[in-house]
Amino acid sequence: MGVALAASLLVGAGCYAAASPDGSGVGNDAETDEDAEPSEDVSSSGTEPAEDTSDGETASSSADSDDDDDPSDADDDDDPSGDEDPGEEEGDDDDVPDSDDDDDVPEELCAGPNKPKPCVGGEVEGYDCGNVELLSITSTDELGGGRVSDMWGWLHRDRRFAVIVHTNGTAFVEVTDPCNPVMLGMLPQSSSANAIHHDPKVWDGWAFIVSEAQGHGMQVFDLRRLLDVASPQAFEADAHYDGFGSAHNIVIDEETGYGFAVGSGTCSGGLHMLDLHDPLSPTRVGCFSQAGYVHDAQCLIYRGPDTEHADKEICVTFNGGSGKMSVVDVTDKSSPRELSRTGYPKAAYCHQGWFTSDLRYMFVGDELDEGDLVDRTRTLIFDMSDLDEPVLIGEHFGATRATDHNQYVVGDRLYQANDGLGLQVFDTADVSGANLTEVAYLDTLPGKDEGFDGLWSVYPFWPESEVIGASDRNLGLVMVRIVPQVP
Ligand SMILES: [Ca+2]
Ligand SMILES: [Ca+2]
Ligand SMILES: [Ca+2]
Ligand SMILES: [Ca+2]
Repeated sequence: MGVALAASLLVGAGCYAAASPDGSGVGNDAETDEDAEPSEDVSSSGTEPAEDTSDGETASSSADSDDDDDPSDADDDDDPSGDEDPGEEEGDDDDVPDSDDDDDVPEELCAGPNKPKPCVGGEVEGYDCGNVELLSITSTDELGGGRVSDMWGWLHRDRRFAVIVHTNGTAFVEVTDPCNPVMLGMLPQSSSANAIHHDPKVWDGWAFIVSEAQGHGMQVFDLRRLLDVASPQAFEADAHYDGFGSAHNIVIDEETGYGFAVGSGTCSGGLHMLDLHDPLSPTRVGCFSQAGYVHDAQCLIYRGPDTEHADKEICVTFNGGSGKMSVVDVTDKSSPRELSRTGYPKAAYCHQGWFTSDLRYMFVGDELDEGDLVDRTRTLIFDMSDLDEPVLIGEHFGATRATDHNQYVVGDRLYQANDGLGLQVFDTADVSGANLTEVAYLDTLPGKDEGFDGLWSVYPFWPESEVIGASDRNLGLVMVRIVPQVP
Protein backbone atom coordinates (compact mmCIF):
# COMPACT_ATOMS: atom_id res chain seq x y z
CA MET A 1 0.00 0.00 0.00
CA GLY A 2 2.69 2.20 0.64
CA VAL A 3 3.49 2.59 -2.85
CA ALA A 4 0.18 3.50 -4.19
CA LEU A 5 -0.50 5.85 -1.45
CA ALA A 6 2.77 7.42 -1.82
CA ALA A 7 2.30 7.99 -5.39
CA SER A 8 -0.97 9.60 -4.90
CA LEU A 9 0.37 11.95 -2.42
CA LEU A 10 3.47 12.72 -4.11
CA VAL A 11 2.89 15.74 -5.79
CA GLY A 12 3.01 18.71 -3.85
CA ALA A 13 4.52 17.31 -1.07
CA GLY A 14 6.70 20.02 -0.28
CA CYS A 15 6.59 20.75 3.01
CA TYR A 16 5.31 23.87 2.80
CA ALA A 17 2.69 24.17 0.87
CA ALA A 18 -0.19 23.77 2.53
CA ALA A 19 -0.32 24.83 5.65
CA SER A 20 -1.21 28.05 5.94
CA PRO A 21 1.36 29.90 4.50
CA ASP A 22 -0.23 32.71 5.89
CA GLY A 23 0.53 32.04 9.26
CA SER A 24 -2.80 31.44 10.48
CA GLY A 25 -2.65 28.08 11.91
CA VAL A 26 -5.89 27.51 10.66
CA GLY A 27 -5.30 26.01 7.51
CA ASN A 28 -3.13 23.55 8.78
CA ASP A 29 -5.32 21.03 9.83
CA ALA A 30 -7.05 21.18 6.83
CA GLU A 31 -4.46 20.95 4.55
CA THR A 32 -2.69 18.77 6.16
CA ASP A 33 -1.86 16.47 3.87
CA GLU A 34 -0.71 17.01 0.77
CA ASP A 35 1.03 19.85 0.47
CA ALA A 36 0.75 20.90 3.63
CA GLU A 37 3.26 22.75 4.85
CA PRO A 38 6.37 22.82 5.87
CA SER A 39 7.50 20.42 7.67
CA GLU A 40 9.67 19.37 9.93
CA ASP A 41 11.42 19.12 12.67
CA VAL A 42 12.90 20.92 14.97
CA SER A 43 13.63 19.93 17.81
CA SER A 44 15.35 20.56 20.52
CA SER A 45 17.20 17.93 21.16
CA GLY A 46 20.04 18.29 19.55
CA THR A 47 20.26 21.50 20.57
CA GLU A 48 23.04 21.35 22.25
CA PRO A 49 25.09 19.40 20.30
CA ALA A 50 27.90 20.80 21.61
CA GLU A 51 30.43 18.66 20.66
CA ASP A 52 32.12 18.15 17.70
CA THR A 53 31.18 16.22 15.15
CA SER A 54 33.24 13.59 15.52
CA ASP A 55 33.62 12.10 18.63
CA GLY A 56 32.93 8.63 19.00
CA GLU A 57 33.20 8.78 22.55
CA THR A 58 30.40 10.50 23.49
CA ALA A 59 28.68 7.51 22.74
CA SER A 60 30.10 5.61 25.33
CA SER A 61 29.87 8.15 27.81
CA SER A 62 26.43 8.86 27.31
CA ALA A 63 25.71 5.39 27.18
CA ASP A 64 26.80 4.73 30.50
CA SER A 65 25.23 7.45 31.98
CA ASP A 66 21.96 6.60 31.09
CA ASP A 67 21.54 3.23 30.98
CA ASP A 68 18.12 2.81 31.31
CA ASP A 69 16.91 5.96 30.49
CA ASP A 70 15.18 7.12 33.33
CA PRO A 71 13.16 10.02 33.36
CA SER A 72 15.56 12.10 34.85
CA ASP A 73 18.11 11.99 32.41
CA ALA A 74 16.68 13.71 29.77
CA ASP A 75 19.46 13.90 27.69
CA ASP A 76 21.49 11.14 27.72
CA ASP A 77 20.12 8.94 25.39
CA ASP A 78 19.55 10.73 22.51
CA ASP A 79 21.11 13.76 22.64
CA PRO A 80 24.20 14.64 21.48
CA SER A 81 24.78 17.25 23.38
CA GLY A 82 25.55 17.14 26.58
CA ASP A 83 28.58 15.49 26.74
CA GLU A 84 31.58 16.69 25.49
CA ASP A 85 34.37 14.68 26.17
CA PRO A 86 37.38 16.48 26.51
CA GLY A 87 39.57 14.03 25.15
CA GLU A 88 37.93 13.35 22.05
CA GLU A 89 38.31 15.34 19.12
CA GLU A 90 37.48 15.22 15.83
CA GLY A 91 40.16 13.40 14.71
CA ASP A 92 40.19 10.57 16.65
CA ASP A 93 38.08 8.06 15.70
CA ASP A 94 38.07 8.42 12.27
CA ASP A 95 40.84 9.99 10.90
CA VAL A 96 43.80 10.29 12.73
CA PRO A 97 44.74 7.18 14.23
CA ASP A 98 43.94 4.84 11.63
CA SER A 99 46.46 4.86 9.17
CA ASP A 100 45.57 1.52 8.10
CA ASP A 101 43.00 1.59 5.56
CA ASP A 102 42.02 4.23 3.37
CA ASP A 103 38.47 4.11 4.01
CA ASP A 104 38.99 4.85 7.57
CA VAL A 105 36.11 2.84 8.70
CA PRO A 106 36.52 1.53 12.12
CA GLU A 107 35.97 -2.12 11.85
CA GLU A 108 33.26 -2.15 14.31
CA LEU A 109 31.10 0.28 12.44
CA CYS A 110 29.72 -2.37 10.08
CA ALA A 111 30.19 -5.88 11.35
CA GLY A 112 27.51 -7.38 9.10
CA PRO A 113 27.79 -8.45 5.51
CA ASN A 114 27.22 -5.05 3.92
CA LYS A 115 30.08 -2.62 4.13
CA PRO A 116 30.33 1.12 3.58
CA LYS A 117 30.30 2.19 -0.05
CA PRO A 118 32.89 4.83 -0.67
CA CYS A 119 32.39 7.89 -2.82
CA VAL A 120 34.70 7.34 -5.76
CA GLY A 121 35.24 9.97 -8.38
CA GLY A 122 32.40 12.01 -6.97
CA GLU A 123 29.84 9.23 -7.16
CA VAL A 124 28.43 6.42 -5.10
CA GLU A 125 25.68 4.15 -6.41
CA GLY A 126 24.73 6.78 -8.93
CA TYR A 127 24.53 9.63 -6.45
CA ASP A 128 26.85 12.61 -6.65
CA CYS A 129 28.89 12.85 -3.49
CA GLY A 130 31.89 14.22 -1.70
CA ASN A 131 33.53 13.10 1.53
CA VAL A 132 30.83 10.62 2.43
CA GLU A 133 30.30 6.90 2.47
CA LEU A 134 26.89 5.49 1.74
CA LEU A 135 26.18 2.98 4.48
CA SER A 136 22.69 1.79 3.61
CA ILE A 137 19.32 2.69 2.19
CA THR A 138 16.19 1.19 3.73
CA SER A 139 13.47 1.63 1.12
CA THR A 140 10.00 2.96 1.75
CA ASP A 141 8.62 -0.49 1.06
CA GLU A 142 10.88 -1.98 3.67
CA LEU A 143 9.77 0.72 6.09
CA GLY A 144 6.17 -0.30 5.51
CA GLY A 145 4.98 2.97 4.16
CA GLY A 146 4.75 5.37 1.32
CA ARG A 147 6.50 8.64 1.08
CA VAL A 148 8.81 9.43 3.94
CA SER A 149 8.92 12.69 5.82
CA ASP A 150 10.83 13.25 9.04
CA MET A 151 13.01 11.23 11.36
CA TRP A 152 14.70 11.34 14.73
CA GLY A 153 17.05 9.03 16.55
CA TRP A 154 17.51 7.22 19.81
CA LEU A 155 20.56 5.83 21.47
CA HIS A 156 20.37 3.13 24.08
CA ARG A 157 23.75 2.32 25.46
CA ASP A 158 25.66 1.38 22.40
CA ARG A 159 22.64 0.69 20.25
CA ARG A 160 21.44 3.19 17.68
CA PHE A 161 17.84 3.40 16.45
CA ALA A 162 16.07 5.46 13.82
CA VAL A 163 12.49 6.60 14.21
CA ILE A 164 11.30 7.50 10.74
CA VAL A 165 7.84 8.53 9.64
CA HIS A 166 5.99 7.97 6.40
CA THR A 167 2.52 8.17 5.00
CA ASN A 168 1.32 5.18 7.00
CA GLY A 169 2.88 5.92 10.34
CA THR A 170 6.19 5.37 12.03
CA ALA A 171 8.89 2.81 11.37
CA PHE A 172 11.55 1.81 13.89
CA VAL A 173 14.86 0.64 12.55
CA GLU A 174 17.93 -0.48 14.43
CA VAL A 175 21.01 1.02 12.85
CA THR A 176 23.58 -0.04 15.36
CA ASP A 177 25.28 -1.56 12.35
CA PRO A 178 24.42 1.26 9.95
CA CYS A 179 25.36 -0.77 6.87
CA ASN A 180 22.96 -3.53 7.91
CA PRO A 181 19.82 -1.89 9.26
CA VAL A 182 17.19 -4.05 10.93
CA MET A 183 13.52 -3.15 10.55
CA LEU A 184 11.89 -3.70 13.94
CA GLY A 185 8.34 -2.74 13.23
CA MET A 186 5.81 -0.12 12.54
CA LEU A 187 3.35 1.96 14.48
CA PRO A 188 0.43 2.91 12.23
CA GLN A 189 -0.75 6.48 12.41
CA SER A 190 -3.65 7.06 14.72
CA SER A 191 -5.92 8.64 12.20
CA SER A 192 -7.45 7.28 9.07
CA ALA A 193 -6.90 10.58 7.35
CA ASN A 194 -4.04 10.66 4.93
CA ALA A 195 -1.08 12.79 5.66
CA ILE A 196 2.31 12.97 4.19
CA HIS A 197 3.70 14.77 7.11
CA HIS A 198 4.36 13.23 10.43
CA ASP A 199 6.93 14.34 12.93
CA PRO A 200 8.63 12.28 15.62
CA LYS A 201 10.82 13.38 18.48
CA VAL A 202 12.46 11.34 21.20
CA TRP A 203 12.91 12.09 24.83
CA ASP A 204 14.16 9.85 27.53
CA GLY A 205 13.41 6.60 25.80
CA TRP A 206 10.00 7.65 24.54
CA ALA A 207 8.92 8.66 21.04
CA PHE A 208 6.29 11.34 20.58
CA ILE A 209 4.67 11.46 17.16
CA VAL A 210 2.38 14.05 15.64
CA SER A 211 0.91 14.31 12.17
CA GLU A 212 -0.86 16.61 9.80
CA ALA A 213 -3.53 13.93 9.55
CA GLN A 214 -6.73 15.32 10.96
CA GLY A 215 -7.58 14.07 14.39
CA HIS A 216 -4.23 12.36 14.82
CA GLY A 217 -3.24 13.80 18.16
CA MET A 218 0.09 12.72 19.60
CA GLN A 219 1.16 9.11 19.90
CA VAL A 220 3.47 8.08 22.72
CA PHE A 221 5.63 5.00 22.24
CA ASP A 222 8.04 3.36 24.68
CA LEU A 223 11.19 2.81 22.66
CA ARG A 224 12.46 0.26 25.13
CA ARG A 225 10.02 -2.11 23.50
CA LEU A 226 12.46 -2.22 20.60
CA LEU A 227 15.26 -3.72 22.62
CA ASP A 228 14.29 -7.34 22.29
CA VAL A 229 12.33 -7.53 19.10
CA ALA A 230 13.06 -10.70 17.16
CA SER A 231 11.06 -10.00 14.03
CA PRO A 232 9.21 -6.97 12.65
CA GLN A 233 6.27 -6.06 14.82
CA ALA A 234 2.94 -4.36 14.31
CA PHE A 235 3.04 -1.99 17.22
CA GLU A 236 0.39 -0.06 19.03
CA ALA A 237 0.97 3.17 20.85
CA ASP A 238 1.46 3.13 24.61
CA ALA A 239 -0.58 6.27 25.01
CA HIS A 240 -2.34 8.90 22.97
CA TYR A 241 -2.77 12.61 23.65
CA ASP A 242 -5.76 14.24 22.05
CA GLY A 243 -5.40 17.83 23.18
CA PHE A 244 -5.00 18.75 19.53
CA GLY A 245 -5.83 17.01 16.27
CA SER A 246 -3.24 17.61 13.65
CA ALA A 247 0.08 19.30 14.30
CA HIS A 248 3.00 19.89 12.06
CA ASN A 249 5.80 19.30 14.48
CA ILE A 250 6.54 18.35 18.04
CA VAL A 251 9.58 20.02 19.53
CA ILE A 252 11.10 18.82 22.79
CA ASP A 253 13.44 20.54 25.18
CA GLU A 254 15.31 17.44 26.16
CA GLU A 255 16.81 19.06 29.16
CA THR A 256 13.52 19.98 30.75
CA GLY A 257 11.13 17.37 29.38
CA TYR A 258 8.69 19.90 28.00
CA GLY A 259 7.21 19.37 24.57
CA PHE A 260 5.95 22.03 22.18
CA ALA A 261 3.55 20.97 19.47
CA VAL A 262 3.41 23.53 16.69
CA GLY A 263 1.14 24.11 13.75
CA SER A 264 -1.87 22.55 15.41
CA GLY A 265 -5.41 23.86 15.37
CA THR A 266 -4.89 25.10 18.93
CA CYS A 267 -2.97 28.07 20.29
CA SER A 268 -3.48 29.82 16.95
CA GLY A 269 -1.03 27.32 15.55
CA GLY A 270 1.65 28.48 17.99
CA LEU A 271 3.29 26.60 20.86
CA HIS A 272 1.02 24.03 22.49
CA MET A 273 3.11 23.33 25.58
CA LEU A 274 3.16 19.90 27.20
CA ASP A 275 4.68 18.49 30.34
CA LEU A 276 6.00 15.09 29.28
CA HIS A 277 7.36 13.91 32.61
CA ASP A 278 4.62 11.35 32.84
CA PRO A 279 4.95 10.22 29.24
CA LEU A 280 1.85 8.09 29.40
CA SER A 281 -0.16 11.12 30.33
CA PRO A 282 1.16 14.32 28.78
CA THR A 283 -0.31 17.42 30.33
CA ARG A 284 -1.05 20.68 28.60
CA VAL A 285 0.63 23.45 30.52
CA GLY A 286 0.39 26.50 28.31
CA CYS A 287 0.01 28.12 24.98
CA PHE A 288 1.93 30.71 22.98
CA SER A 289 -0.32 32.12 20.31
CA GLN A 290 0.78 35.68 19.93
CA ALA A 291 2.84 35.19 16.80
CA GLY A 292 0.20 33.04 15.11
CA TYR A 293 1.14 29.93 13.23
CA VAL A 294 4.50 28.40 14.05
CA HIS A 295 5.99 25.91 11.67
CA ASP A 296 8.94 24.73 13.67
CA ALA A 297 11.01 25.73 16.69
CA GLN A 298 14.04 25.05 18.81
CA CYS A 299 13.58 25.12 22.58
CA LEU A 300 16.31 24.95 25.20
CA ILE A 301 17.61 26.22 28.46
CA TYR A 302 19.47 29.30 27.36
CA ARG A 303 23.15 29.53 28.21
CA GLY A 304 24.27 31.90 25.51
CA PRO A 305 25.70 35.36 25.23
CA ASP A 306 22.60 37.37 26.17
CA THR A 307 23.07 37.06 29.91
CA GLU A 308 19.87 38.94 30.55
CA HIS A 309 18.08 35.69 29.71
CA ALA A 310 20.51 33.25 31.26
CA ASP A 311 19.03 29.92 32.29
CA LYS A 312 15.59 30.77 30.97
CA GLU A 313 13.78 28.27 28.81
CA ILE A 314 13.78 29.85 25.38
CA CYS A 315 12.02 28.82 22.20
CA VAL A 316 12.97 30.27 18.86
CA THR A 317 10.00 29.82 16.59
CA PHE A 318 9.87 29.87 12.80
CA ASN A 319 6.55 31.30 11.90
CA GLY A 320 5.82 30.04 8.42
CA GLY A 321 3.98 32.33 6.08
CA SER A 322 4.34 35.38 8.25
CA GLY A 323 8.01 35.28 7.30
CA LYS A 324 9.24 35.93 10.81
CA MET A 325 11.20 34.30 13.58
CA SER A 326 10.20 34.85 17.22
CA VAL A 327 12.19 34.41 20.40
CA VAL A 328 9.95 33.43 23.27
CA ASP A 329 10.70 33.02 26.96
CA VAL A 330 8.60 30.00 27.93
CA THR A 331 10.00 29.59 31.42
CA ASP A 332 6.58 30.36 32.83
CA LYS A 333 4.36 28.22 30.66
CA SER A 334 1.27 30.00 31.83
CA SER A 335 2.66 33.31 30.73
CA PRO A 336 5.13 33.01 27.88
CA ARG A 337 6.81 36.22 26.85
CA GLU A 338 7.77 37.05 23.28
CA LEU A 339 11.13 38.81 23.37
CA SER A 340 11.39 39.62 19.69
CA ARG A 341 9.89 38.94 16.31
CA THR A 342 12.22 39.41 13.38
CA GLY A 343 11.68 39.38 9.64
CA TYR A 344 14.15 39.40 6.78
CA PRO A 345 14.20 40.45 3.13
CA LYS A 346 12.45 38.36 0.51
CA ALA A 347 10.63 36.27 3.07
CA ALA A 348 8.18 33.72 1.80
CA TYR A 349 7.95 30.97 4.39
CA CYS A 350 10.05 31.02 7.53
CA HIS A 351 10.52 27.30 7.87
CA GLN A 352 13.11 26.07 10.35
CA GLY A 353 16.38 26.96 11.95
CA TRP A 354 18.99 25.98 14.50
CA PHE A 355 21.42 27.71 16.81
CA THR A 356 25.16 27.38 16.58
CA SER A 357 26.58 25.41 19.48
CA ASP A 358 27.46 28.56 21.40
CA LEU A 359 23.98 29.99 20.81
CA ARG A 360 25.49 33.07 19.29
CA TYR A 361 24.18 32.61 15.76
CA MET A 362 21.10 31.09 14.17
CA PHE A 363 20.81 29.47 10.74
CA VAL A 364 17.37 29.86 9.22
CA GLY A 365 15.80 28.41 6.10
CA ASP A 366 12.91 29.85 4.13
CA GLU A 367 11.15 27.11 2.29
CA LEU A 368 9.52 29.09 -0.47
CA ASP A 369 11.95 31.82 -1.34
CA GLU A 370 13.61 29.80 -4.07
CA GLY A 371 10.46 30.30 -6.06
CA ASP A 372 10.70 33.80 -7.37
CA LEU A 373 12.53 35.62 -4.66
CA VAL A 374 16.01 34.17 -4.68
CA ASP A 375 17.71 32.17 -7.36
CA ARG A 376 19.83 29.88 -5.22
CA THR A 377 19.41 27.98 -1.96
CA ARG A 378 19.56 30.57 0.78
CA THR A 379 20.61 30.10 4.38
CA LEU A 380 19.93 33.17 6.50
CA ILE A 381 22.40 33.81 9.29
CA PHE A 382 21.37 35.83 12.33
CA ASP A 383 23.47 37.17 15.15
CA MET A 384 21.50 36.20 18.25
CA SER A 385 23.71 37.83 20.84
CA ASP A 386 20.76 39.95 21.82
CA LEU A 387 17.69 37.74 21.91
CA ASP A 388 15.61 40.87 22.10
CA GLU A 389 16.93 42.05 18.79
CA PRO A 390 18.38 39.42 16.46
CA VAL A 391 20.30 40.87 13.54
CA LEU A 392 20.59 39.34 10.09
CA ILE A 393 24.31 39.40 9.36
CA GLY A 394 24.41 37.61 6.07
CA GLU A 395 23.09 34.99 3.72
CA HIS A 396 24.80 31.98 2.30
CA PHE A 397 23.80 30.90 -1.18
CA GLY A 398 24.15 27.44 -2.60
CA ALA A 399 25.02 26.56 -6.15
CA THR A 400 21.52 25.66 -7.32
CA ARG A 401 17.91 26.58 -6.74
CA ALA A 402 17.31 23.61 -4.42
CA THR A 403 14.79 24.21 -1.67
CA ASP A 404 16.25 24.11 1.80
CA HIS A 405 14.44 22.05 4.38
CA ASN A 406 15.72 20.93 7.77
CA GLN A 407 19.09 21.82 9.20
CA TYR A 408 20.86 21.04 12.46
CA VAL A 409 24.14 21.86 14.08
CA VAL A 410 26.54 19.60 15.91
CA GLY A 411 29.79 21.10 17.04
CA ASP A 412 31.10 23.26 14.25
CA ARG A 413 29.20 21.44 11.54
CA LEU A 414 25.91 22.43 9.95
CA TYR A 415 23.97 19.53 8.45
CA GLN A 416 21.36 20.49 5.90
CA ALA A 417 18.72 18.41 4.16
CA ASN A 418 18.12 20.43 1.03
CA ASP A 419 15.44 18.52 -0.80
CA GLY A 420 16.57 17.92 -4.36
CA LEU A 421 20.18 18.64 -3.56
CA GLY A 422 20.20 16.15 -0.73
CA LEU A 423 22.59 16.28 2.17
CA GLN A 424 25.09 19.10 2.57
CA VAL A 425 27.47 19.45 5.47
CA PHE A 426 29.17 22.76 6.17
CA ASP A 427 31.98 23.93 8.36
CA THR A 428 30.77 26.92 10.33
CA ALA A 429 34.10 28.22 11.58
CA ASP A 430 33.54 31.53 9.81
CA VAL A 431 29.92 31.95 10.74
CA SER A 432 30.66 35.42 12.06
CA GLY A 433 31.63 36.35 8.53
CA ALA A 434 28.47 34.65 7.28
CA ASN A 435 30.56 32.14 5.36
CA LEU A 436 29.81 28.46 5.23
CA THR A 437 32.25 26.01 3.70
CA GLU A 438 30.87 22.79 2.30
CA VAL A 439 32.79 19.80 3.58
CA ALA A 440 30.63 16.87 2.44
CA TYR A 441 27.55 16.16 0.38
CA LEU A 442 25.34 13.45 -1.06
CA ASP A 443 22.80 14.31 -3.72
CA THR A 444 20.03 11.79 -3.20
CA LEU A 445 17.98 13.02 -6.14
CA PRO A 446 19.99 12.59 -9.33
CA GLY A 447 19.21 14.78 -12.27
CA LYS A 448 17.19 17.39 -10.48
CA ASP A 449 17.68 19.85 -7.65
CA GLU A 450 14.56 21.96 -7.59
CA GLY A 451 11.21 21.26 -6.06
CA PHE A 452 10.00 19.31 -3.09
CA ASP A 453 11.50 15.94 -3.58
CA GLY A 454 14.55 14.40 -2.10
CA LEU A 455 15.84 14.86 1.40
CA TRP A 456 13.43 15.96 4.11
CA SER A 457 15.62 15.80 7.15
CA VAL A 458 18.89 14.73 8.62
CA TYR A 459 19.70 13.39 12.08
CA PRO A 460 23.29 14.06 13.15
CA PHE A 461 22.81 13.68 16.90
CA TRP A 462 23.98 10.18 17.58
CA PRO A 463 27.15 10.42 19.50
CA GLU A 464 29.37 9.43 16.67
CA SER A 465 28.05 12.27 14.71
CA GLU A 466 29.86 11.37 11.59
CA VAL A 467 27.31 8.56 11.27
CA ILE A 468 24.09 10.24 10.38
CA GLY A 469 20.64 9.29 9.29
CA ALA A 470 18.69 11.08 6.60
CA SER A 471 15.07 10.76 5.57
CA ASP A 472 14.44 10.92 1.85
CA ARG A 473 10.92 11.19 0.58
CA ASN A 474 11.47 8.65 -2.14
CA LEU A 475 14.38 6.55 -1.00
CA GLY A 476 13.49 6.01 2.64
CA LEU A 477 16.11 5.88 5.39
CA VAL A 478 19.57 6.75 4.17
CA MET A 479 22.53 6.09 6.45
CA VAL A 480 25.67 8.01 5.68
CA ARG A 481 29.08 8.42 7.16
CA ILE A 482 30.89 11.68 6.78
CA VAL A 483 34.54 10.93 6.12
CA PRO A 484 37.43 13.12 7.01
CA GLN A 485 38.39 15.62 4.45
CA VAL A 486 41.52 15.28 2.60
CA PRO A 487 43.17 18.65 2.83
CA1 LIG B 1 9.49 17.91 11.37
CA1 LIG C 1 14.99 28.65 0.86
CA1 LIG D 1 18.95 41.11 25.51
CA1 LIG E 1 19.80 16.61 -7.21
